[in-house]
Amino acid sequence: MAEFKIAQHLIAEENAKRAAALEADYDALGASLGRRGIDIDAITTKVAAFFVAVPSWGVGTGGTRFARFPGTGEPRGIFDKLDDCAVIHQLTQATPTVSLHIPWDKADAGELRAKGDALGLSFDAMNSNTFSDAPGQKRSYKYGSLSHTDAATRQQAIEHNLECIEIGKALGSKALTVWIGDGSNFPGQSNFTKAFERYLAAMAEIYKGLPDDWRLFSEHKMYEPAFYSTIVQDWGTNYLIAQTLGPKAQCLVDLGHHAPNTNIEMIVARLIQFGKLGGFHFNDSKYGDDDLDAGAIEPYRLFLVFNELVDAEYRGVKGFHPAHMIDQSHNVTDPIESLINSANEIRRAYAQALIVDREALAGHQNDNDALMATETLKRAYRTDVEPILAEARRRAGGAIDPVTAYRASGYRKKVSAERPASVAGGGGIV
Ligand code: LRH
Ligand code: MN
Ligand code: MN
Repeated sequence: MAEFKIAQHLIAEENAKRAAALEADYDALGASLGRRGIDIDAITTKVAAFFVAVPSWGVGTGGTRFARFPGTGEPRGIFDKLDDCAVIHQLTQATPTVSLHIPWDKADAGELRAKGDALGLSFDAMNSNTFSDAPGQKRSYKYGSLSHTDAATRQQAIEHNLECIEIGKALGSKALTVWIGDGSNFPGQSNFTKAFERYLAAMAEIYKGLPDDWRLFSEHKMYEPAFYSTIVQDWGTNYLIAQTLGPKAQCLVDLGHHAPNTNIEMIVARLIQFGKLGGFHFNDSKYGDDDLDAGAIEPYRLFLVFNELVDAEYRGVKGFHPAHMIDQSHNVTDPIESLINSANEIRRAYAQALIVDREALAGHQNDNDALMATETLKRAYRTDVEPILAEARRRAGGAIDPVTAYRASGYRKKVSAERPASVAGGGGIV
């Protein structure tokens, strides 16, 4: 039985205040969905079985390139971070896994696993870091890592990734995500072709070290930290990587890593069609890699992404099991609250996509009835599915209103007394 960070009776008391209203809202929504031929309980069951991983690096206040304004009770290290992740899962019942970033989260693997077990958490994809230099590191990544011109630096980056796989094996993880910042800041600085050849050769070495039941995710990002060219800049390059490396290699789509207005849902559809959608880093963005809360800026886009995922599920695409992970940075909110909301927004998009009338949609598409086709999507999107989300949480032992329950628990105040104040400072990294 998991160790609870928030007293279960407090969640029960908070839920009791809202139980009657939820029941009425759930019944009303059930009746209205019933008239559309949808069984609300079937949707609730699916939503309750949908999970998303929390990033260990998301529970501390992130900061920007300019400054970091820490909150109180900031986690001191990975074990505090896991405690915070457990709170998010306890309240939402949507986030039973955590994605670790090495070397930020480096600790004894046995202790990490024991802590995860005690909290009822397990570990999703491991993330390597060759985009910054770790203290004491022999060779610098200032001019690149897996694509560096210097073979010894590339080797160091390869070995770091292999070490991440080893740590992940001890933790029960089944995937490694590789995102590198390699690129150039000036035209002429780097030979595009040679640099990509070096990158592919280095990734092939990492791929060789991958256990059979693991996947290797490469993550594309248009720019930053390199501002002229980036090696893995878009999904096209990413697809080439996955295709070149082999069947265990797939593409990871971080929603914030595209140019504004990019049709991300279509990228998702293409990757699904060719068996190369590995997973997601969910977040939202207005301008670039903003790492804002999922659904905070463009909730309709999030829904359209889920529409593609549910379409694939509906079509029974073979071997389709993308990894769902959040990748956010929080500057002005309590990270626990933001992550709670994001997990809910992601489930909301899933629930809305589940209630799309897919037969009607296919009919309108065949008839070239653009208006009714788009209206079919909108009808699902306009439906307030909150009672489904709340009921899924309640049934699993979570909170009907998780942010309110979190505030009522006084968790932040409690950890603020235990954890020393974190120092404000210069820029963060993401
Ligand atoms: C890069 C990125 C990548 C990193 C994380 C910290 O912008 O999205 O996923 O691992 O941020
Ligand atoms: Mn990311
Ligand atoms: Mn990012």
